[in-house]
Amino acid sequence: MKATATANANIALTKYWGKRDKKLMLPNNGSVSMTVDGMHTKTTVEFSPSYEKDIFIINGKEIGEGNAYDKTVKHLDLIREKAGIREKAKVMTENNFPTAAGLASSASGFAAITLAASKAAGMNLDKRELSIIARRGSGSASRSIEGGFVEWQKGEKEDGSDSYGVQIAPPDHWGFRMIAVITSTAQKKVKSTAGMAQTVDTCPYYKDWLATVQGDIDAVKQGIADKDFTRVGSTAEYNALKMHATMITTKPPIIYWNDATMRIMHSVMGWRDSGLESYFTMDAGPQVKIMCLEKDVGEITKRLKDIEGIEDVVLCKPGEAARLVDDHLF
Ligand code: 2P0
Repeated sequence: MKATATANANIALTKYWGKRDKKLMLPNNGSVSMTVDGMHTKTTVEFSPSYEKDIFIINGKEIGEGNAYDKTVKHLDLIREKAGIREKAKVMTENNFPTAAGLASSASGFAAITLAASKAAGMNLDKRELSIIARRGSGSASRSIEGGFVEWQKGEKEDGSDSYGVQIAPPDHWGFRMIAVITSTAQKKVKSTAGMAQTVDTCPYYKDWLATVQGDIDAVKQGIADKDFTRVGSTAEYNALKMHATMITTKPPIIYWNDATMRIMHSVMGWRDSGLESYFTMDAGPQVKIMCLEKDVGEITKRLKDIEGIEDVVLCKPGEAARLVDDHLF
């Protein structure tokens, strides 16, 4: 059976950084994100006795071994086990944005493969179940199953059955926008998984991160409910800086920012001081995501043209949940 799904990436307003269970991908802290419509993955999965091994093709290129292949096979195994099937699969996937450059490709990727593969395996899972399985592929993928504004609940249970993404506001809730500013499309040197593990193990301030995250989550959720842009933007920016402060102070240090990242951060702070309200957030990479209101997108996009070192700019509106589509990739 064959099925195709699309899933959007998401950008965290309060970050996921650190695991309490690496196998089940359970986080040390909850997080809140916006599913974004500008960056998505489309994936077709077919299980068939005619495949002798799992085949994985990403953006037209077959990946036959290595970390990405192994993670995909492991994820298919989880779904095969749940569905009670043994057939190998062909997986074809396409991203409309750079892979593994700190742009949440694993979030949209594992959300899309979870939905497509579970359907192709004959299952009709609800969003909670899909989110829990997507989480096993990549933690942040648990948030890309839902649309709009999403909270990934940390959960308390050891089996992870209460750690999944829930929608806190739909995509059309308000005119909150993110402008993803790409400063480098090179593959990053330290992947998120390794970066967060190193932070948990060696950063003396990680405990302070954990002590303050829930306050940020509560503030962002209240800000979204109240459509209070200042509260959401300022809390999200500060939360991102706190996360980066923990990575910068690991051994060895992890510094994802480049010159252009810094220029954009300073520009955003300057614009804000002069009345153009915007905030920044960065993930495990050098890209900057600028948060603003819809009315200011034009002015900010114009000002970005004067900043050196920007490779691309992607406007992101709140996006829809992952969904099944009819047009298969093969
Ligand atoms: C986030 N990041 O909340 C945080 C902020 C990066 C920085 O979720 O190890 O690719 O596969 O669970 O999901 C990226 O981490 O990591 C991420 P794994 P994932 O968006």
